[in-house]
Amino acid sequence: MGAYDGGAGSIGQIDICVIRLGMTIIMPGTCTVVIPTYNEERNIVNMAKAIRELYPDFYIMFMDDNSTDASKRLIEELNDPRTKLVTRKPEERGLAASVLQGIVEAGTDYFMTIDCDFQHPPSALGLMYEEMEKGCDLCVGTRVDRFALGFTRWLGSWGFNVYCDIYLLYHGKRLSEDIMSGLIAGRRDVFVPIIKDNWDGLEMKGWKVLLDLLKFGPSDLKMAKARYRFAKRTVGESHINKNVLLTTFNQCGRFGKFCAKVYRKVTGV
Ligand SMILES: Nc1nc2c(ncn2[C@@H]2O[C@H](COP(=O)(O)OP(=O)(O)O)[C@@H](O)[C@H]2O)c(=O)[nH]1
Ligand SMILES: [Mg+2]
Repeated sequence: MGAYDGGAGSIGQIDICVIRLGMTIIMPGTCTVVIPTYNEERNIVNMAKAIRELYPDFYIMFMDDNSTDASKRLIEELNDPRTKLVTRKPEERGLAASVLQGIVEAGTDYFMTIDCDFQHPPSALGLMYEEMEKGCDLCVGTRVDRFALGFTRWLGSWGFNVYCDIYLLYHGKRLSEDIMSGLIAGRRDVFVPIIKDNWDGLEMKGWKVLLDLLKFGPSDLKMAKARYRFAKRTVGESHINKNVLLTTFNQCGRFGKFCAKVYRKVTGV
């Protein structure tokens, strides 16, 4: 994939300040929820409805990697002007690529990312929105019960977090307690230029979005956390390869490859 070459166009370009009779009234920030999807026909309508019910003003962008199911038709049938499904270029398939493209194309003050399978509770979006309104640049949905993922995944996730902490500390960047989090919110005026300027250096396939945002972001990012309980997927199937952690370690240079070997030895994955 080359430099960022634009795409589906923005929705909801809205100014945050209204100037009336010489007074500046600060309006609440506008927000787009970016949702990566692949064959989520069993969840997609419920997710769109859950978000609409809780947050009538939010925009929703499903970044879909050419699903072969009824996802697109189902979203069109909702006929909600603030909800759209973007069908991505097949040659650019990738979970991280979908999310990064969605952030760039959103057009609102804030972006938020959430999975479509209800493993992230939609109520957490409200907590993140509150943090954004308090003035942070980036809010990370942070799992309180990561041990519930099972020992192997917990160990890998803990190891990857330690690896990233060392990397980010060394480069003088901000750290995150849950670096693999797929539930994040941020200011678009901060992150869109970072994404566009570093497009070629971003990881498009696995799930390193948060690491990339911190790695390429400024050292003085104002960060906040929104704690939540990670749920089990009850409908539909996971599309992520069980070896996602190994793949992610392998994307992290020589030391990452060494960590992947250790992880494989300890867990037998
Ligand atoms: N656009 C896009 N979305 C994906 C892809 N793979 C998974 N997803 C979506 O990413 C979210 C998380 O994926 P999931 O399979 O539940 O991963 P898991 O929670 O790690 O098992 C869901 O909303 C999926 O539909 C992909 O290749 N492209
Ligand atoms: Mg899932």
